[in-house]
Amino acid sequence: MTTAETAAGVLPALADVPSGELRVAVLGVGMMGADHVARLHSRISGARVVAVSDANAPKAEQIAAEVPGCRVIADPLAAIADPEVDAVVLATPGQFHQEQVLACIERGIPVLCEKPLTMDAESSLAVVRAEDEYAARTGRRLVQVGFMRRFDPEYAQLRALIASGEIGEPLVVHCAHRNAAVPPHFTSEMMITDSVVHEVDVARFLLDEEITAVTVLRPRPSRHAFAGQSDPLLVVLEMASGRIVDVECFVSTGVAYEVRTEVVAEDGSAMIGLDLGLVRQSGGSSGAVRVTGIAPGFRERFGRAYDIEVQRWVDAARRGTIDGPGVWDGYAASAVCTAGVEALRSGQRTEVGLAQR
Ligand code: ISE
Repeated sequence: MTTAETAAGVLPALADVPSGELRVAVLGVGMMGADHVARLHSRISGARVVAVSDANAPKAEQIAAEVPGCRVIADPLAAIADPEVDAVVLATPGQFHQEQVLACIERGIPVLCEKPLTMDAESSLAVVRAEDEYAARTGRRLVQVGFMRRFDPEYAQLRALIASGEIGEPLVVHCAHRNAAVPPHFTSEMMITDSVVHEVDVARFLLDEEITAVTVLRPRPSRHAFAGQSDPLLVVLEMASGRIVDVECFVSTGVAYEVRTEVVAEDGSAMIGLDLGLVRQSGGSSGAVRVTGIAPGFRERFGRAYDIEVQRWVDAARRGTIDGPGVWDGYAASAVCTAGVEALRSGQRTEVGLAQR
């Protein structure tokens, strides 16, 4: 029996905490990790940050000093193994995720892993297999992947509208993913793995089916693109049922953060991301639209989604489960992005070969 398999169905470490609060280690305190520490400390109930870890030791010390009772544990694997840590938020660079997520599964503690789950399809599949094996033994899922848009009220509303059948069968989805600017190391490949990956998850979330093939087109680059970077990109995702999702990814617009999704269905269409809530058009009626302000970046646009995501993760972790996208969603996104990078390089339509589960 592992430590997580005790009779009460509660993680044993939790039983040791008088307040019942989830004791969280945040690994990686760059922008995302530091935001999560602040969020857990000030806006989330039922959890407290007891440890942080980062390759940048002074940054870790600075963040820890802002949270009473928070320690710095230099080695992330030691933080995962620490008996006073009940759960982990992983915001380390993606190349470390596989080892760190596997260590959480090995110890039987919940982990909220920022995207990507891992760096490629093969390593993500290894995580799926490890968690499946754990779940077969214990009946519990441990790994939640940080696709925060699923917790954004507009995406949730759009998904509910599709599910209601009111606009009929969705046929095409148009996604725009525009950043005002990105750092100079942001390559065309990263446009797929860091930016388009969110649209990949949105397509699967909204349409409830897998992506089977990817094509990447390179329009004439903006004069603001970095040398060698194809900005913007047009990515075409073919869904299993024949629906098409197109994604315009443009990361040097100089404007603001524009992330829009329009679903075109047999009996109407619906759009989100205009900073106006859901705008729906069907049967001749249309929402009057005047854009008054655009979020400057994803932290502002999805701040509420992150709060909802983390609160629901904490609540679920305290019950010994997850409440959101899991390892398969992380694997499917990795597989599509692996195919997307291949399609970008080859200029060819590339099929996504998903493994059997
Ligand atoms: C960034 O890494 C994110 O995850 C944002 O959500 C995305 O919009 C942005 O393009 C990425 O660079």
